[in-house]
Amino acid sequence: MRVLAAEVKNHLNTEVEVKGWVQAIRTGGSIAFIDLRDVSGHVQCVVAKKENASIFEELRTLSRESVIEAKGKAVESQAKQGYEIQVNKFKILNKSLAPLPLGVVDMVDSDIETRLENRFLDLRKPKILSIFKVQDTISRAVRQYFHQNGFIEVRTPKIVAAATEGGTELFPVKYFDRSAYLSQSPQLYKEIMMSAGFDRVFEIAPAFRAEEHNTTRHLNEFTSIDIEMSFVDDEEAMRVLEEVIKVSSKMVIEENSKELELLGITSPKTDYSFKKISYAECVKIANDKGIKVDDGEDLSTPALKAIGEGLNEFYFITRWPRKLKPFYVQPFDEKYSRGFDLQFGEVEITSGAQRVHNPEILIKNLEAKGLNVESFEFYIKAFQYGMPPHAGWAIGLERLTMVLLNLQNIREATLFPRDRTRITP
Ligand code: AMO
Repeated sequence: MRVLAAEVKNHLNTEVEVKGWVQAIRTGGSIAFIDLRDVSGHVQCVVAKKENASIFEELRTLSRESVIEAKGKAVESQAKQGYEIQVNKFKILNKSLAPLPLGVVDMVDSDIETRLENRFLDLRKPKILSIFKVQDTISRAVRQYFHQNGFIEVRTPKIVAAATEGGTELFPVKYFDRSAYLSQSPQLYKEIMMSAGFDRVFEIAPAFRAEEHNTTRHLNEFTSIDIEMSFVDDEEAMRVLEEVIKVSSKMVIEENSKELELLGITSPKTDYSFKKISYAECVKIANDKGIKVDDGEDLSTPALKAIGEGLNEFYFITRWPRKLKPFYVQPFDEKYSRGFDLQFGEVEITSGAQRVHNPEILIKNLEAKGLNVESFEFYIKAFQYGMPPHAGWAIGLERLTMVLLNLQNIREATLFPRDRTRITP
């Protein structure tokens, strides 16, 4: 039976079989040392010429990153790990070409373009694999939280007829003889689900944004963790968000200590305070620190840097001006809204809000934003036959991964990033 490299130590003095990639190989006159790597780690395999005569010559020219299987006895040894496999049966399953376009174990760092170009090799690096093991934990933690707290998982269409987050960031698609778009957000559908009486829904799915700018924080396709809840306000939505971030970072710390260590995170932070700072206060903080922000103007990256400076923390920005938030955000008063963002430093992790639930206000807001009310008819209709008050938010999974792991580029948190210039691999 196949044993993972990391589990070999639990099978000492018995026969084991391992399968994986040749991370390194050293051959001498009568013995070959192969460092075999798989998803769990690596293990040294010792192949003696006398027991594997037929294959031994082939090993002399075997290229790194070829796929092999080896059977033999696991024994304590002088190897770095303190044990090794004394191979009695060895097979090459598939050879790798050489030279490699990207080294897997080399100490030199390649540039991100070369890495993404050869992503399958890049992802073989234990450190890079660690990022996605952590991301898996985050999505498992949020899913578990949602299911324990009465949320129903839904799947909404990704081919849509109307924009939600601003008309310029849409990817058009040809839909037979009509025009359609890739969905920027499940916003309209998750709200309709409140009218449908589902009470609490969540969705973890791709969202598409035709962002022109190629930055270290923007992707053209990202994973949106969306929720919507009935009969709650913005305060309750923020409380749930705080809990979701806390349970996911807690689960990462509990389950990914090995990965965190590989990623250089030795003492992960556990005690976030989730301070709430109103937009008006933010403007004042930025201006006091010499970053000019006019009242009512969006907060620029330098302004957000100034506000987040010294916090090294998640914090909310609340009470955004109505004119900076989308049409579906519930007004707080004439000037401000019940929309909020969750930030970590200058990185925005989440946007959310209590929503408008009154159809007349909704129509007025759409008109005020210069949107075509007709194309929102299917959505407005859901408000005209009994729509409960509701609130919700969306977390960008890659952004959350990025800040929890202190990554400098969002592409690091995406298997196959789609950016301004990249659609392959
Ligand atoms: P918003 O547009 O702020 O809000 O998006 C929500 C969150 O998604 C992430 N995000 C992105 N991540 C990577 N690349 C991008 N181009 C990108 N754009 C957004 C961010 C952001 O905070 N409908 C609302 C949410 C709601 O109110 O429920 C919305 O889509 O982490």
